[in-house]
Amino acid sequence: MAEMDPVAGTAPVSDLDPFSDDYIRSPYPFHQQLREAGPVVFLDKYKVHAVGRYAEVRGILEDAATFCSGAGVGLANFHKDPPWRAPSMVLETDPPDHTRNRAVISRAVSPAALRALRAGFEAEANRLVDSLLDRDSFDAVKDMGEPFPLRVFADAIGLMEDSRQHLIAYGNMVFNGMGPRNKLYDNAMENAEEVAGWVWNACQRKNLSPDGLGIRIFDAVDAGILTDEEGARLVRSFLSAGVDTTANAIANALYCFASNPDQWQALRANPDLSRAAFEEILRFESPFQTFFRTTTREVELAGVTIGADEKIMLSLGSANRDPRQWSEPDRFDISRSTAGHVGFGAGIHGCVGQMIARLELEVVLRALATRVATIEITGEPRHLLHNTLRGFEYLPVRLGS
Ligand code: OVV
Repeated sequence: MAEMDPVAGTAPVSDLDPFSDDYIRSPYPFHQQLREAGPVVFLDKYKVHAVGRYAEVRGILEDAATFCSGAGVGLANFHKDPPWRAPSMVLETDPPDHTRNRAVISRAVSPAALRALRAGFEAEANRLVDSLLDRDSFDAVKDMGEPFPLRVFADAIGLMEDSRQHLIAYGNMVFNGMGPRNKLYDNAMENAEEVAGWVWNACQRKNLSPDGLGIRIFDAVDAGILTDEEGARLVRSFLSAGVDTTANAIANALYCFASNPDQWQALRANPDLSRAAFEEILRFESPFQTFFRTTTREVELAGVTIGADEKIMLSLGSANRDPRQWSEPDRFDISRSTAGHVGFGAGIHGCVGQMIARLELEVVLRALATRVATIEITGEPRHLLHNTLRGFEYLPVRLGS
């Protein structure tokens, strides 16, 4: 008889590999296998449990006391494997530290601060779309998705110019670094020290513009809530989380509309649907595909016993297409109710920058909807091979006026 795997519990064992090239390029059939295998499955390759159904994903996100973030939100358990960088003060922490640190970020991205950014974001979106309109073809990633946040978000934070070129490489490190030590991990980490050094330098108080959001973090340093090092580390969270996510969302948006021309015409007819359309893009092609949590005690989840200090993989992308939650989940429909999607996570760790992301995508979609009649894919797109994010490496498109 085969030896019982002591961490397998009673979950069905699966040989799915969410970090294989095939799965990453085309995850949706694999998501379905994950959901159908059971509410909790055991991924044999990585020796961790995984959930792909909406109810369990959401339940775990909303129970941070049982499913913590302080041991990291990637595959590695920080209690056993030390992280490659000092842990994030907000992503990779638990209350009470998390509560305190998140409040500092929340204050920096207040509604008033965001209102002040809108006009500049709009002007840049309009300028960018005008410059791309009627070009034979351009790359939605390199010519639109990446340049937009690298301009408006980096300006909003108040980042020095010469560190911006490293933000894409840094985001790749952060997000690929949440996966297993595969080739994607190793490639992303190639120039890790140099890139991380640039970014760390950019996070320092003396290098932040006096009128950006980044320097507001140091108000908490002046108030004695954080040390200087902690202030810089909290600024680092903006730069870690705020570029690749929106860059991929922009390219994914163009892909969704190019492949669903009726939805494009619906948005053109009513550009006020731009904000709702972004939520459907997040549900349908979630840039953030997977997250992990760690059990703080032995726990029973949907009838499966999971030991203490065990990692669990949450497939947000799968939850966002679970037919138990969504009708016709594989249909891209900007008029549907997307309330409850987990593209921004949920619970105490729900995306703290989501209002900036919404502002960015709203102005981009509006700029497109008011100028562009047709969005066509002009060549063979290549999906991004990435341990965490869903997007494109290359997406050739044409915008017709
Ligand atoms: C949500 C997120 C993603 C990646 C990095 C961070 C946060 C961070 O806080 O560093």
